[in-house]
Amino acid sequence: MLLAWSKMQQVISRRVGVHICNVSTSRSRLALQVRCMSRFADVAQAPPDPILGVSEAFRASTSPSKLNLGVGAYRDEDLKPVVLSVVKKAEAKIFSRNENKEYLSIEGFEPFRKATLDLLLGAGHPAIKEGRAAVIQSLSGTGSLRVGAAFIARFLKGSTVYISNPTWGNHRNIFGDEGVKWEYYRYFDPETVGLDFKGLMEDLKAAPQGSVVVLHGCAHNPTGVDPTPEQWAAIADLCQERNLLPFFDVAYQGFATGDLDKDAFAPRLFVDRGLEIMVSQSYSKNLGLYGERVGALVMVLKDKETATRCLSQLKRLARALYSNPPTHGARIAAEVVNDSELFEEWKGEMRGMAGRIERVRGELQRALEAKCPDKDWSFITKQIGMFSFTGLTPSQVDNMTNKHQVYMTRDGRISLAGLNSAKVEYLANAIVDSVRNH
Ligand code: PLA
Repeated sequence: MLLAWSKMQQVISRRVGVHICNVSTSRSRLALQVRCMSRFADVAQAPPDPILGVSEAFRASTSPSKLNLGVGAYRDEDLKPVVLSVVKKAEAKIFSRNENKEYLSIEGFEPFRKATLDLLLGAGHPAIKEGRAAVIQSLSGTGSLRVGAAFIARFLKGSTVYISNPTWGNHRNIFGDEGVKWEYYRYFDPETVGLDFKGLMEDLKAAPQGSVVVLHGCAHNPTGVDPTPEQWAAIADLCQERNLLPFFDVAYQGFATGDLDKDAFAPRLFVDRGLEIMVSQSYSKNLGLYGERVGALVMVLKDKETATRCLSQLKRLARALYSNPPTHGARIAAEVVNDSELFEEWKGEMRGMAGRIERVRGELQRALEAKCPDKDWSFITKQIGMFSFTGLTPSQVDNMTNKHQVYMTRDGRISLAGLNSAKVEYLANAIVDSVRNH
C-alpha cells in the first residue's frame, strides 16, 4: 500500500508539477496536503562569479580592515570610486542641452561611433576614410564581445576561438554561452613570470586555418604581461600565414602606458599590415564609466562593401539581444573624445590614474623586498596595467581573505587600482604570511 502511494506521488508530481509532501489517511477521508513545487526546483545554484562574486563577499564583510583587490575598478588614494573631472564637465554640457531620451539607432550614437574609431585607429586612419570599419555601439566590453561571439557563431560556423591561458574568466562564458568552441593557447610562463612566447606561437601555428584568436590589446588581464612590438609583429605574421582572425579585446586602452596611442599599438599594427580584425572596446576603465556600459564592437575589413554587409548583420544580432544601446554614457564618451580641450584633459587624468597605480606597484615591491628578501618580487613592477598576478595559490588566497580580509580572485590576481600607500604595509604583511605559512 505504502509503495503504491509513493509511486502515485511521483506520477502526480511529474504530471502536474506539485509535490505531495505529506499523505495521511483518516477514518472519514483521505487528507492530501500538497505543497506547490516550483517547476524550477531542479535548477542548481550557480557558483558566485569568480570576480564580481569577490565584490559581493567584500560588501558582506564587516571587518574594518577589509581591502577589495578583486575587481579591476579604479580607486583614489582614499580608496573611493572616482568620477573623472572630464566626465562631470561632459555631463554638465549634456544636461545643459536638455536632450531627449529617444531610442538610439541600433548601431548607436553617431558621434560616439566616430570617436571610438578615432581612438582605436587614430583620427584620419585610411580604414576610417575608406569606410571599411564597421562599428556598433554595444554594452561595454562584455556586450561587444558577446555580439562578436554571436557573429562568429553565425558566420564563422564551426570555427574555434583561441583564448590565452590564463585570460579574463568571462571570455570562456561569452564564447561558450554562444555555443562557440574555444581552446586555450599558451601565454604565461610561471617560471619567468613572463610571456611564454614559444608556447604561444606553437599553439597558434597548430590552430586550424580560419580559427579566431582573442588577443588582449594591451595590459593583459590577469597577467599584466604583454608581447613586445617585435613579438606582436611575429603574431601578426602568423595570423596572416595561417589565416587566423584576430579578435582584440581592448579593455584597458590608456592603462598600460598612460598613453592612448601607444596602447593601441597592436590593433593598429595588424590593420596596417592589411589584416582584417575584430575589436571589442570598453570605456569602463579609461573613462571610469563602469556602470554606464559604454563600448563598441569594431570590424576592420577589406572594403567598404564588406563593412556595410557585416554592420547590417551586427545590427540584426544586436536587435534581438538588446535592441539598441543606452544613450547617456555614449554621449559622455563622444563629448570627451570629440572636444579637443576635454580630450587633452582626459589624457592628463588617465596619466594620473596609471601613475598612481605605478607608484603603489613600486611601494608594494619595496615593502615585500624588505620583509621577504629571499624571494624575487621584481615581477610586480614589470607587470603593467591594473593588475598584479602574484603567483599566490588558491589556499594562500584563502588565507589572504579569511585571515587578513584581503579580497582577491582565486587565481592570485590583485587589482592595484584598489590599493593605496596607507595599505601597502598591511598588504605586504598579508602576502608574506600567506607565502611563508601556507
Ligand atoms: N575584457 C577584459 C579583458 C576585462 O578585464 C574586462 C573587465 C572586460 C573585457 C569587460 O569590461 P566591461 O564590460 O565593463 O567593459 N574586467 C574587470 C571586471 C575589470 C569584470 O570582471 O567584469 C575585472 O575585474 O577583470
